[in-house]
Amino acid sequence: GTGMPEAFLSMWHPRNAVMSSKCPPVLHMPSMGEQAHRLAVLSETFIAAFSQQPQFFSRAPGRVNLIGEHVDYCGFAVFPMAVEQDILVAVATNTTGMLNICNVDPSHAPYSCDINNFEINKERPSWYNYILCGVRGIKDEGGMQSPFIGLNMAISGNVPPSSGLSSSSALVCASALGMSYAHGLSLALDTLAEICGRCEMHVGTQGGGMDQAISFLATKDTAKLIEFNPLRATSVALPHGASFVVANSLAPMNKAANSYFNCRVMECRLATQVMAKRAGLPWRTFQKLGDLQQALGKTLPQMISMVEDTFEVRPYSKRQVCELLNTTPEELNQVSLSENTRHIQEFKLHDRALHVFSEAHRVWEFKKVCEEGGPYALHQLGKLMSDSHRSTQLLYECSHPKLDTLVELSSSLALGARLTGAGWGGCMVALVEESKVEQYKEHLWKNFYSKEPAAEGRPRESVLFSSHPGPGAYVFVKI
Ligand code: ADP
Ligand code: NG1
Ligand code: MG
Repeated sequence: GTGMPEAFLSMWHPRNAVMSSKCPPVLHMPSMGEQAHRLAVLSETFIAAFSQQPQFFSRAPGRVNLIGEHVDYCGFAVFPMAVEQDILVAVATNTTGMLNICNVDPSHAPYSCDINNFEINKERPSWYNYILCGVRGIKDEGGMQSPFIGLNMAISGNVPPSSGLSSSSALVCASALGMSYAHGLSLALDTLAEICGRCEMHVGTQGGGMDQAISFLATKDTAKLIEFNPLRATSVALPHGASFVVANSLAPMNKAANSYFNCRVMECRLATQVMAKRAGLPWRTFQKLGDLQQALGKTLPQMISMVEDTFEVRPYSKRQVCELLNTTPEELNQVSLSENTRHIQEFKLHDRALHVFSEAHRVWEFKKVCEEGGPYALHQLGKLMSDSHRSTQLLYECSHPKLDTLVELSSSLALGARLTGAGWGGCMVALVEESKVEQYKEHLWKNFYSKEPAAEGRPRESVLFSSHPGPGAYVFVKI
């Protein structure tokens, strides 16, 4: 037997396969390979912690974003693919009404709370907050009334944390999937993606939904163009002859631990509102640069001209923003700013908005080159990636000296390279001709990693690897 209540399995019975074809797949446990080994270790941890067998496992992948950085929360399309690294969650129900959480990594201490009554503390960036987010998302929006059944959960992850490959969302998505499957809910992939996009905000960061969307909607062997509002994912074949190499700068950056990320979200919001006011629109109702573009019916290049006409390159003080909006700092705090950005006194409206509109434009250019191909396709893609990096470095100021070093070291052997994810540390992704991949990795190893104390003793594959597009989230059952 599976150790699972019958009701859980029946909805996934093959005769329902067509109806639930848009739900996360339910697969049998692998019996060999690295995944099987991780599942076995995870089971042992689970049994040691809870004195019972796991009933099923949920898993969700991290991602590498190929282009389109810091534009999802402005409403613009992005271009990620899932990586093979993922978060695995072992799950069983309990009869106590508690949510009990533990991790195979003992540096992440266990945590327990009442599943029907818990808070998520934004002030403390605890690892289990992401699980609470996933559980909370299903409680709030899964379509089921309380009381919810108690759950035991054990976590095993191999997405490098705080490195721009979205370990956080993999953890949220895998937990939400575990919570929904344990309650017999058959939620569609895009519903899960949207629920998770919203519920991760309970940790305090106001992301745009890219990470959760690709974690559920990814398909093996393709990257996805992801559009928002409504959420749509379109497979795009990548040109032959090149691969994407991910290199970790080994400078971690925990996005929930400070306000760097939200500061950028707010700068974009303020730029939106100032431009809306200047165009005679009701500025308080605008949040995203993408919504402003739609309301004005302009192209992205026209929006870039509008940024140049509206803003000076210098930073704007909070008082100056208030003057432009004809409002008070109190109202600005209320209408525009998040709790953790109300203390910020300077906003670089020109540079941030210029990055967003030009980066949004590069995403569509990237897709066009992928589709049209041609003899220069790889070089054109590489150039778009390098332009993207320069824009995040100089206009968005979210790079890191180590990332810039990696990008510079890439220029001789890669077609293009850029930071991926939110930045301020974390990973870089490079486009490299297949015949040069080994040489390129050797080059980075010799000129970067061999000089990095943080790389000492680490297997090369854990910090520098070729990435092939992997599948999205699914459930494993033992049958
Ligand atoms: P990113 O999403 O780019 O990896 P974030 O700063 O958004 O970085 O999220 C990183 C946080 O996610 C970590 O600080 C940790 O709290 C949590 N996390 C990621 N992977 C794991 C894991 N395997 N086990 C426990 N917590 C994890
Ligand atoms: P990472 O670096 O994985 O935390 C964040 C946001 C994305 C997106 C990118 C920048 C979350 C959960 N993720 O990713 O939505 O804005 O930065 O492109 O907030
Ligand atoms: Mg994250």
